Amino acid sequence: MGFLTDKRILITGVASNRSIAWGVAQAMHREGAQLAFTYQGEKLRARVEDQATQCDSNIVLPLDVARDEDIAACFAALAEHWDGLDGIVHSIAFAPKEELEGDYVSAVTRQGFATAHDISSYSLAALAKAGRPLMAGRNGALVTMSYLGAVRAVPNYNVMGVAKASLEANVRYLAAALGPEGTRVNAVSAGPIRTLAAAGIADFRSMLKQVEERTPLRRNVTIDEVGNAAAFLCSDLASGITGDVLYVDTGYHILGLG
Ligand code: 0WD
Repeated sequence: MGFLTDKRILITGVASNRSIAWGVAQAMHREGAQLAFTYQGEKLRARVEDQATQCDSNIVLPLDVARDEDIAACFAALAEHWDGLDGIVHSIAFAPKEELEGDYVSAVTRQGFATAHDISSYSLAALAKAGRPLMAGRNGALVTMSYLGAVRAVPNYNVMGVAKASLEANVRYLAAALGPEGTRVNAVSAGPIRTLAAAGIADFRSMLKQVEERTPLRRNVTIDEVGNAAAFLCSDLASGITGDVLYVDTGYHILGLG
């Protein structure tokens, strides 16, 4: 029996078979969870429906987290399928590509800053708020995806790093607010992985190369490894862990000088 048997979990952020959310979905499916999926925009619908089928799921809902009405409709539709919810996987981020290049001060704009924070950080609170009635009292969990750029100045990551710092603070405030009703909130801070979102970051290839050369395990992390950690954090095995950031980065974050 898997460690997520009979848990009902909503997965956001599947955009391709390289998506971190796809690694999470596969791990959770393997461990016995029942899954629901969201997709952003009609272009992704068929692909996400296919991936959902591979996880024995037929609950596939549209969701653009920039739109309050989408969030409300998504949870209303989910409530028609399920009378309770045990987990939400938040695997969503966006910043304008031109802000993920060069020096932060030159690249940042008011609009880009607002967008990055709205889509990449506020959306976690928005999903927690919308999911709260379905999740209360079930010892459920939210898990989101962060990156080292939240706590270190990483070249080209720029405004996304500031948004990830906000996301990690969001995790702590949400954990404090939802803990009394039994809901836990944590982040996985993943090492760099080649995905669609990563393609927006200038010189991403050299990030992968530098990690591979220097990190304790001398290789980059996989979506399966991130998926296993997220599955654990959403499960009762992690019942004592909330408000935390778990690094799944082959150890890179512990390094000082190379
Ligand atoms: O190296 C990496 N890939 C890392 C990613 C290292 C550490 C953390 N992360 C984080 C990302 O910042 C993000 O929060 O993991 C999360 C998932 O990212 P991913 O798996 O790397 O990227 P991807 O497969 O592109 O999935 C992110 C998806 C979007 O994909 P695209 O490429 O179409 O932007 O987030 C979704 C969308 O499907 N997304 C949205 N979903 C709903 N509403 C929205 C939105 N407004 N914007 C983006």
